[in-house]
Amino acid sequence: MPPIRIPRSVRIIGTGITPLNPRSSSQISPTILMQQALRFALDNAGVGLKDLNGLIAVPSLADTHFMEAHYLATQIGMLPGKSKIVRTMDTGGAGPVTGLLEAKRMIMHEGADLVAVVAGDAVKNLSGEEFLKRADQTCNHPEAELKSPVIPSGYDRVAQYQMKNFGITREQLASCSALMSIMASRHPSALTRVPRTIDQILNARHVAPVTSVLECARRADGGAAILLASSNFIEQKGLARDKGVVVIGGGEASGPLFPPKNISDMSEEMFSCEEAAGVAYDEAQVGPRDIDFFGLYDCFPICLIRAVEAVGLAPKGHGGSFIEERYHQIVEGLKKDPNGFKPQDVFPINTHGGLLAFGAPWEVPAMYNIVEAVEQLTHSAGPHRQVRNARRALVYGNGGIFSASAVAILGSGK
Ligand code: MLC
Repeated sequence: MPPIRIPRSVRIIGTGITPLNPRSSSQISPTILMQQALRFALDNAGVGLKDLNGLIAVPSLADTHFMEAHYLATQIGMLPGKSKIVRTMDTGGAGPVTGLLEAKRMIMHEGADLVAVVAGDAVKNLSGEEFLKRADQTCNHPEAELKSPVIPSGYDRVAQYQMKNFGITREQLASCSALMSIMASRHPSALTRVPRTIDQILNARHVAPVTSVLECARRADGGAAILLASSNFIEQKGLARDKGVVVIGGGEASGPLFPPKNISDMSEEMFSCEEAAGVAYDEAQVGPRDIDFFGLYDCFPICLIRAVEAVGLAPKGHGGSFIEERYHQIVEGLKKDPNGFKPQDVFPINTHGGLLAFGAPWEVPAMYNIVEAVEQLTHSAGPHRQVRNARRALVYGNGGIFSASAVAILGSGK
């Protein structure tokens, strides 16, 4: 085998997302959604399936396969084939960002030069009952004593911990979902079209003591893919040298699969985003002030509140007030100047609306953080969402109930 030529850099050169909740039933299986997203990403990058020598897939909930990536690679005809690296990554909702970092490693150290990271799921297509039967199993354990819906209940317990220990309020939690709905209403592909108010959120049906249905990751069907390439591949293919965005750093850290039964037994030990962000900042040799756009995981409000603290946007314990203040500033700004005011000037975070409002097909949504970051860094987000002069982005994926954190830092690299 010839020696591996170490590339100078790794870039995301293509992205693809399928529409959310497609109407055609033939497009609804997770595998079909993955294949469509991959096709869109290949077309977007201007490369072919035969160029691909690495594939990473994130498993689905609606139609789980043993070795999801091998299953997909076989379906699309990538396997059998020589010198292909195919891997399934399972860090829950952190999967797409873990996949992105793994793709970089495959390119830097294993000789791959074009790697796809793919995710797709169809959890809205399942009945509510079937979805909960499957979702409840993922993070449940008798020791945790979490009631169904297990995942919302687990995050709710963490929200109560944060209320007790850091004094965050119920309104601050609700302002996360209200703010995400404003952001989503400005993205043409988002499921949430109309912003919701804090009152609407607080008065909606509660699924756990401090969590209403409008504060849950919005169950959806959809697929997404990104393509990462080595600088060598970009040169060989004659692609523009400044195509896409550069992966400049990354970090991962882990916590337990479920929180302790009693809030009094919970501690800061179980959270891992701050550690993952610290590793990513160190590798990229940047700090929070150098980041122009943040794609932060927000499956439930408490995740977003803790994320703004963990990435260094707000001091510890102040994430709730940080988001609530900005929410009111944005509501006022839009009231005064509905056409000219830009929420992203105040809050350059989740300009697509996140899991709470854009849509959340199980483990796919961190991919939307990445795709939105690429649009921001290539200045193609359009006038309603574009962050001024965006040059660096941070994306964060969270898996389980704060069980896995993966953070990547991307740069425009022009
Ligand atoms: C739900 N609805 C929303 C919404 N969430 N509307 C706006 N914004 C939101 N965020 C709407 C639905 O579209 C639907 O309306 C109605 O509320 C009821 O939702 P449902 O899901 O059909 O109802 P139900 O079967 O009763 O279940 C409610 C629920 C469930 C809250 C128990 O949706 C749920 O468990 N959601 C959380 C999903 C989840 O846990 N994802 C993983 C997050 S953890 P309509 O009009 O469409 O009928 C994570 C980490 C990881 O991300 O590793 O995975």
